Amino acid sequence: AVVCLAACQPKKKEINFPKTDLAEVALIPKPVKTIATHSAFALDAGTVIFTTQTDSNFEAVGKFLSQKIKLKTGLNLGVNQTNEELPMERVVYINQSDSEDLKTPESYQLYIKKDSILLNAKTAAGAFRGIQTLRQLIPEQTNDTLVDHSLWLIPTGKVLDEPRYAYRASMLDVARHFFTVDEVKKYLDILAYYKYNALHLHLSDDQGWRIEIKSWPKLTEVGGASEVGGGEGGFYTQEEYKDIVAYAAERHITIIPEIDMPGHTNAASLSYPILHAGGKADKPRVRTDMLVGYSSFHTRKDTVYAFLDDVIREIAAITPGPYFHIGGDESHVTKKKDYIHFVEKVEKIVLKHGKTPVGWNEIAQADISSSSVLQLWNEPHNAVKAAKNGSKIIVSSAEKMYLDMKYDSISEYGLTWAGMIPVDVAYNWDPNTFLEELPQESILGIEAPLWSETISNSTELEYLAFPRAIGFAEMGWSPATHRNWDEYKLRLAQQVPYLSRMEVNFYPTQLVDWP
Ligand code: TNX
Repeated sequence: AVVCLAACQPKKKEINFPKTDLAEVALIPKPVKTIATHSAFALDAGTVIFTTQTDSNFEAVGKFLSQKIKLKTGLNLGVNQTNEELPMERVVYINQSDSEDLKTPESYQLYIKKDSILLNAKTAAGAFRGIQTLRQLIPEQTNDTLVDHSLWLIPTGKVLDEPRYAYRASMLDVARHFFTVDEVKKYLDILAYYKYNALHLHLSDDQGWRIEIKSWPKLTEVGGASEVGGGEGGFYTQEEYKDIVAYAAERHITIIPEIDMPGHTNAASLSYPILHAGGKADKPRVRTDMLVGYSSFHTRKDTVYAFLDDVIREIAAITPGPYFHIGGDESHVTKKKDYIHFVEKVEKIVLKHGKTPVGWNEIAQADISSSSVLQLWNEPHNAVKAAKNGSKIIVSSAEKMYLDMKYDSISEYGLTWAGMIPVDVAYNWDPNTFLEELPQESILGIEAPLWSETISNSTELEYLAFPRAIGFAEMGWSPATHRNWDEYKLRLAQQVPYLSRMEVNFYPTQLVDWP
């Protein structure tokens, strides 16, 4: 054994990697810039992950990466652990950098060399977006022929990347049908993989109220016990909501809670009849149908505003994100002057509780603050008006972005009122230019809403959301000049191993040649 000492040291021999091409990997969203250097970083059991010392939030990003690598490859990589037994030949270093080239909090730079991967970002959010790219760069197949153990060959080169829009969201309607905490978490996992940064939860509607309000317990006792089609409904306790918020935060995703009002409020008024407008509004009763536009809060009763002050205060207190969505759509039985009075009062309550109000485009009929954000779904003129007044706009154009519209005539779930939206139509347009009168600087970002009249579980949710939501991820992140359906559909087809591993029930549109 003594004789062996020097001779037995493993020789650091150069591996001859097969030629790789970083620019050819099917990344979604497509990065701003990729530069290939055609060699490989060999990910294996000897790889270690280190994170910056200057910002403690980066360590969680490193741990998230390690968990996801384990799920994909089975490798168990330490984070910030020096292991004497390992040669430490290969390091992934997630670094906090103040480089001026990192222009947004979510920008990142990925430098992949043979022996190291360096990920630079200004913030942990940027690092988190960067590790999604890294996850996608890890091949499905190992190379088992180069050395005596498995290697996952990551192509070398550079990725320089940043988002097009600061806001990239989906919305889930948990009111028409209730979705469990685990179902919401699964949706968040997939959104995170494609670099979304916000999820809007539509927490109340005519058919159900879905969030515990401690000062008004009947909202969930009565209002939470129904849904479209007559199912049992459900609601999130505040602890469960906090759990969703925390899960989203680990993925650098902001939750935007919505209480829709003054219309879409049958479930609330059923719980507390004093809130009900009377007049043209239907008398509250359990509603399991899909009609809209028949309910309204009373807009001249102090009790209504005392109620809303409690609701908004309690939700704001457990929502770390900056936004509170007040709905405001389809209040067809609220008189216009009452609607305006209501929106202006509620906006002030939201501001008082420290949140930025968001509302559907109808709220621009009122004299809203320029700090309020408008979500455009069907009335360009109201969005243009709000933009002129200084408000930022979230683009959610129904005929392009509504995930609840059918794909085509053979789609199983979905509605058709805004048309059918095939996967290519959803992908092939530009939010910055589709409305000439809307200045590009006012666009905060995009959001793809998923209304749930026709879906009630993850399987059905995924059928409508995917693959369209993957295209919206690219629309929200990548430069418009990168958008090319013929090239994108090849990358989309290559998402199948990931979607299968996640057990995502995507719609296998015939527009794509699936593997
Ligand atoms: C319109 S979009 C609605 C929702 C429905 C949806 C169905 C919007 C702000 N309101 O109440 O669920 O259509 O597609």
